[in-house]
Amino acid sequence: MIKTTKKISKERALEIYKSLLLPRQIEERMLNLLRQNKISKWFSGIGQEAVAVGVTLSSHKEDYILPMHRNLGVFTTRKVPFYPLFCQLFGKADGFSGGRERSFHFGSLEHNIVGMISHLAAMMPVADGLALAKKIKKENAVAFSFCGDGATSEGDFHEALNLAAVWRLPVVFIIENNGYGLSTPTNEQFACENLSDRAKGYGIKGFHIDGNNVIEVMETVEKARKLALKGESVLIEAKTFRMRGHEESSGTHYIPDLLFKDWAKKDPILRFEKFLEEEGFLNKKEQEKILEEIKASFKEDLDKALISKEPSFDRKKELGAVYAPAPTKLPSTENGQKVEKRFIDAIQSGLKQAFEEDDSTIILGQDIAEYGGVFKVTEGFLNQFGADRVRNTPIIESGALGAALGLCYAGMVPVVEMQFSDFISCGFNQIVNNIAKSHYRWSPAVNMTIRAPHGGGVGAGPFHSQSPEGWFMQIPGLKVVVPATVEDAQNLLYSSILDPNPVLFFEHKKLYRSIRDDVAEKAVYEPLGKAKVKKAGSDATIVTYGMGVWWALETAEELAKEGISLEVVDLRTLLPLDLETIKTSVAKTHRVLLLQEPSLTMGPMAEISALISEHCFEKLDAPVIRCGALDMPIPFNKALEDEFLKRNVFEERIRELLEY
Ligand SMILES: Cc1ncc(C[n+]2csc(CCOP(=O)(O)OP(=O)(O)O)c2C)c(N)n1
Repeated sequence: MIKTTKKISKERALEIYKSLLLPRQIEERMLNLLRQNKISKWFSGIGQEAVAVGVTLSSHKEDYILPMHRNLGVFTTRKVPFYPLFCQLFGKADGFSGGRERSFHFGSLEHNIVGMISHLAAMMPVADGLALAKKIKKENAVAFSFCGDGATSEGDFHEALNLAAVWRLPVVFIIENNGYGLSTPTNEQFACENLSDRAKGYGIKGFHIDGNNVIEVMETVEKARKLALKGESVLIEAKTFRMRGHEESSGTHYIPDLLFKDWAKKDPILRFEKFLEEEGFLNKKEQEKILEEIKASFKEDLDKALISKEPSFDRKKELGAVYAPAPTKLPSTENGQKVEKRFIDAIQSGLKQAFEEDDSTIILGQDIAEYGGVFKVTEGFLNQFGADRVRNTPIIESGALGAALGLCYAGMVPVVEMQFSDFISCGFNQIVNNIAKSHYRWSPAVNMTIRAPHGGGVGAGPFHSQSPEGWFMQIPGLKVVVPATVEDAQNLLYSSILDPNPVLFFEHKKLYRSIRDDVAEKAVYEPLGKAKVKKAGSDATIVTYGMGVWWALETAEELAKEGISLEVVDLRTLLPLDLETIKTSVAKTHRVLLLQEPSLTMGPMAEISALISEHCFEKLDAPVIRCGALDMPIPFNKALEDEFLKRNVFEERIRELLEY
């Protein structure tokens, strides 16, 4: 039985009814098209419509909604236009992602909808970031984040709820508990009685509701929204049932028939029809008329979308969409005055300058506020820029990166500090799937910089010494920057923050306080992706980056005493790679040694070696030689670590190269 706590007008009741009918009718049509092989995949939300529709009806248009794969009702209730929506569902050129993405894997910021990626729960921290942006801008709006019962076991669920609670964010998390995660029933997914009970553990409010009662959903969401706006994040568990298979080809044999019979009686539309009849708002004739109206409302757009054009592959356009265009030149701010800075001071000044120039910059990280970060890069930032923009996070790499993506969608410019680059592995999915692919898939620029102190030689053992930059070179959509000099530390960090793409900025820990130089007081923007010849030479080229630059320069100086002339190329940016500078140098010296700090196998130099053999084969007088650390974890003890880094064989390999 459906009851309302407040009197509801006939007009509002019929609006709710039509909102429920619309996604059901569209789905019925989709299921037909699936049977005719006109669409390839469909994740049905039949039986669960009251949750998506109820949440959206009780949301305000300035609230963000982050729907999942069964939430067609969010899009229809937010009145996303039918034609591009259907084109999107059919993978057509006129869809929101132009055929780049499937089904609901897209967003429309015009409608304040931020769509999902396949990785369940990955969008939940993104909701935190969106909510944080609303809170900072004092815009009195919330983010509604959907997930299924299955997704609640994922780390991002926990990190997102915890972050929202700690930062008192206006977020309402909605779990659609439909009894199964694919084929696995809830009793094999979690052991608590109700998922909403988990709210208490995070220090937030939890509601357990009947998700097939649209009025209960709406009234709970209204209540939750008010709480969220007061800084009390909310977790709603809406109990419902998936009346079809996980997706249409997966069947339902693993679900007892009895459950279907029971839940059919609780169908959200049938129940609401009954309520309307009891209230005297609807009779059979009106019902039939409404149904026909609903079917007619989308028919034309759907038929048009079915025969609309397929996307055609335009190589330049597709590859061009991977990155947002970076500014090619900005006015120089160089003041001419030189001051002595250490590597760490240069990083601090590049960062500070970006913060002074743009109020939408914000930094998230562990211990970065009062404490100033473990390496003290952000010392004094809290006082200068305030608590809204300089934020300690709990120990949540994935959560912080996801939140940063949400900030980007809301037009802010986040910098995320990884305490040590080793811990970036905990945020891997957010970086390589959510952040890197976002712009190509559907979104505006993702202007994010991830700072990561990397590198060994500091006696810090296997988990505080790694150089994981090579992991990210395979991911289109990211930029990977590794400065070696004080000047580059300052300018390239500043430029990374100005670049409207996600940039991973690796800072060598050992360089922080060991090198100093006279550099301009102010950072200067330069487009990322340019290598530099650090030392000209004629006998052989050493291509390297980061700490390797210093090893190469030292060795080049030593060997110069014997009359050996080495050219040293500092890559500075690993992605995109400056192949031209490498090619020019190889064409000049005809011999090349590739030097990297991390383990040799599949490191950055593996790629560069392949490129050189492909592009410079005829210029080479000797095989390309790679030098890197041994293929083993980084040992703690200094004597062991020195052997691991293999610096001592570097000179030998150069001699081999020259003697070949
Ligand atoms: C990280 C991750 N692991 C596995 C999958 C494969 N997968 C897709 S949907 C699904 C079940 C999801 O269950 P639930 O979160 O309850 O949502 P529902 O499909 O029931 O709406 C699984 C296992 C995935 N998409 N992402």
